Amino acid sequence: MAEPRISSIDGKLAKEFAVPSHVEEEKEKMAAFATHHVAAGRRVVLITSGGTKVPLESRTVRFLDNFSSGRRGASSAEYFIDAGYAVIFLHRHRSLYPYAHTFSTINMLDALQFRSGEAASGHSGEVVVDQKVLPNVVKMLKRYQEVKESQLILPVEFNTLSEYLHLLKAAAQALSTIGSKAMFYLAAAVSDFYIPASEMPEHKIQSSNGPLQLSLNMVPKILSPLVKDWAPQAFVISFKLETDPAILLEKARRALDTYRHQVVVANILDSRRGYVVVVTPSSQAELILTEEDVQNGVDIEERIVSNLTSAHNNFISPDGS
Ligand code: 9Z3
Repeated sequence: MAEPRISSIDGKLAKEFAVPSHVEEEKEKMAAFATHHVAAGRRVVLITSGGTKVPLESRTVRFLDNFSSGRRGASSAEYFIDAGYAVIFLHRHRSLYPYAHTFSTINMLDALQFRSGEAASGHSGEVVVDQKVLPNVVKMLKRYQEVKESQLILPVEFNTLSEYLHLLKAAAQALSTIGSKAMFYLAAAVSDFYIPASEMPEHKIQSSNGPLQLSLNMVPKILSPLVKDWAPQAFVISFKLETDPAILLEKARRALDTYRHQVVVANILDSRRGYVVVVTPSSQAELILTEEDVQNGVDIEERIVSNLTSAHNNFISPDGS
């Protein structure tokens, strides 16, 4: 039997990115989750969500970060679950979470009131929620609890770029057993630059040494072994973010050519909540929210997920069977 191919990225991952201690445990959980849901007739989507932290010191005081809130991933998870998928939610620690994300700008203490109880009854009081401050809280809470009880979502957390890379590899390997029933929805905003473990100072960089010059290495393109080696039968969607609309579609097409995966969802930083282009090797679909959609509370993620779940159907059974 042929030896499995070890890509050079595997070597780099092991050498230059600290391996999180719980990666094997998480891999087993993800594999068990996938097998269980596929046996129950579901498909499984691995969603990555949020930004990555790139440390400048190994006892980290300072780090590079990015803008991503995790809203795209959190909101999409809800629509995938509504569409019958089980979700592995690989997200940045404390980034937005499914069902809770609509309340992220509210100070919880403004939504709660304390009513003291009767001393004689031994009841010290109760906390009451003001539903004007938290609209839809009952609906969201019920749905969150249903989803949690049915174990339709498996949360896995990362914080640093290293954790993200190792956990994504583990996820890809864990999902390889379910073949084309696995979808990868790579919405996390992952750093392109990092300082390798071997070049990272241990202690806090001293400002007394004067101005700081950083030299950053390129992060290995993990999409390449994911598509070729780790989960070759899966349906893979990457996201392409730009700030200049003039280069967006060309960059999306180039990514499809280079990595040979199925879909790139292209978006521009400022308009990402209302406009994306779903690009495949043979098609290009603009998804746009109108003023009316926004007023009616429609999310662009509903459109994205609907487009991709149909494309996944065709991928699994091209003849419509
Ligand atoms: C995206 O483009 C996501 O849509 C956003 C969502 C991160 C813009 P939020 O989390 O934003 O809802 O605030 N994700 C991928 C961005 C990315 O870094 N892609 C890389 C690239 O474009 C690698 S595939 O080169």
